[in-house]
Amino acid sequence: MRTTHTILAAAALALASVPSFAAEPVPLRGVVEGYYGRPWGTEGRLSLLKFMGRLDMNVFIYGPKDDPYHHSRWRDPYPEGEMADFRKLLVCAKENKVTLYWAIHLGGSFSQGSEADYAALFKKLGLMYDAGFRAFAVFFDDFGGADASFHSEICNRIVREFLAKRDGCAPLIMCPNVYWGSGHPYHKTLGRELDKSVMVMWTGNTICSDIRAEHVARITEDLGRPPFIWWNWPVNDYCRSSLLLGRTYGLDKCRFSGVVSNPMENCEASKIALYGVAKWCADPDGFDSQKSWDESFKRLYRDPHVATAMRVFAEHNSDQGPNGHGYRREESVSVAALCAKARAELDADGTLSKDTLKDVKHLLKEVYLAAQILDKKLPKERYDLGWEIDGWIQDEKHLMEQGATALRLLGAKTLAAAAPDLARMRKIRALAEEDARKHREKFADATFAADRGHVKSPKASSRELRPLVEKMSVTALKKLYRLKTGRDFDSSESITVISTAKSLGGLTAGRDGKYAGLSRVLEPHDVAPGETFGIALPKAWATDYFHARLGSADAVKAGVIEVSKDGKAWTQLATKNGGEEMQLKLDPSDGWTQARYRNASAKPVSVKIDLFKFDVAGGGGPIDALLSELK
Ligand code: LTM
Repeated sequence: MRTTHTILAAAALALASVPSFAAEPVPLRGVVEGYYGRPWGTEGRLSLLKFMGRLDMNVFIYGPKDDPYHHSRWRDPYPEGEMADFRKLLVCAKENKVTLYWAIHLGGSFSQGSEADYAALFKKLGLMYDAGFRAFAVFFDDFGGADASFHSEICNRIVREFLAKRDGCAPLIMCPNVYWGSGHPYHKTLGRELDKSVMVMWTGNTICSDIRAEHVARITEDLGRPPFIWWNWPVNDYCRSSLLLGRTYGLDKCRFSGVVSNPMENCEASKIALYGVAKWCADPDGFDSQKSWDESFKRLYRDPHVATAMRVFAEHNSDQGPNGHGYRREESVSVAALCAKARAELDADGTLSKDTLKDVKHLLKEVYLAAQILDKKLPKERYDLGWEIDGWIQDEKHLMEQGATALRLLGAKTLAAAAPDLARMRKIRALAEEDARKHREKFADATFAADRGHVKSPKASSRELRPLVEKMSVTALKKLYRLKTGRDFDSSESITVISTAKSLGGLTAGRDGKYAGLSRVLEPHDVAPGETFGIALPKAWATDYFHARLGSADAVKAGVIEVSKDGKAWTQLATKNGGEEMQLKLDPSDGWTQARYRNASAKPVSVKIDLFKFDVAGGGGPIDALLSELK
């Protein structure tokens, strides 16, 4: 018999858009450790489980992409040391009333119809059950192969042949291969064929997005059940130069089977966002985003000076910066109008009015002091907050000092008067580069081999403060350059993305130290025959190495790397293919500044842009170029 509730729910789903409605606490609420990058380690997880217990979060899904025993080597048993760590986590989870899920990622290495693969799967799950796990998840994200019937079959067999035969198991959670959007045949097949007890994860209308009621209504209908939200916030694996420390907003009140946040590899720093997620999940109706964010600093940091300093630092470190997902968060909101005014004044006549100058000086000082307090007071032992975010604290200090120096240079009337501050700015930039290098080395050491090349330099305050400081610096330096040479400085120095591949519309590129290339794309995309994607560097940059890693041996087989000096004539590089990597040492005097991948085969090829970069010898942005011209 259909109850009034199910009739209403079905009727609501039939509506094109469903208004937000008052929600009860989300039944399952917590965290998925599901990102690419440095897994948290047992210390981090224990700290997080206790934090979750205090905030009444009740589910932790273990699935770090770079744990090989979860992912690429899912068949293999964990070494005993890691099993002992899991047992510690299980005890801690129980004490804190958190259900600890262990997730297995089958990637593309499970063959349809293979009883041997089923046997390997059940054996591995059995080992984890014996260690004490009673809750399991299966992930199918981020590989090509959207076969919903096959994925349903795997899940259904886990339910029937594994979970149902053991005591005390929680319902299965699955992350589908198409885990965003709605209306996809894959979703509808899951809706029909997947056992009704299985909860299905979903990231929103796109991979990284806010969660909107109208989209939830559609996917609920497709899946025949409310989605289990895998919220890709505050994860920063696709924008590793940024910290995402802002307030929690962007979740509409809907019916969900669960909500878990995928956080940053910076475990301690993620607690600011997670505090908000916990508060939202516990009481979506009563949630006040700003209040909960303000409150989080007092709850997280006992020392009131640290709490105040973190509040300031977090306000200016919350946005991802431009990224392939196009997902952005607010940053520096309280000073955005001041920054816009200052930029407009600089554009108008290269100077700042008295009032703007005073306000900008005050702002730079406040942010510098906040960073200085954090630098002095946060412990920096491994796994402490200070250990995680030191790179950004140092970068923030350098940025604010550069800003203060630029303000003085803006007022300099002669080259002689500017000389001490020019020297100061060179020194600050050298220190910033040196600290960035130390950060990259520290985390390359703290992570596993495959991830080493992906550790990025920290970039503090990318949305408002950095562009303002850079604009003040360039404006002041250009004025001095004109004084010195009587000419204008040509500062067209940016890296551009060149792409004809339809599926790769949102590519971004950048330079980090000696590497200049495409930003990593974590998900696979199809590149059609003849389509290309790549980068064009400023002509003045000398290149001495090229590397590309595109996620599969197929991509290497199907395509070629071509280089060019002008974007018109292209030469095929005889790259050496070490497994999945395409690389070649270049002679800087050849002048190659553009590189592209071309699918030279007759079929579409699935590509995951893991690496695509030149090593650049010398050359930097306009600020360094100007500083060197003004020597
Ligand atoms: O979001 C999902 C389901 N999978 C991956 C995550 O592992 C990753 O952390 C995020 C953010 O980059 N994107 C994904 O596609």
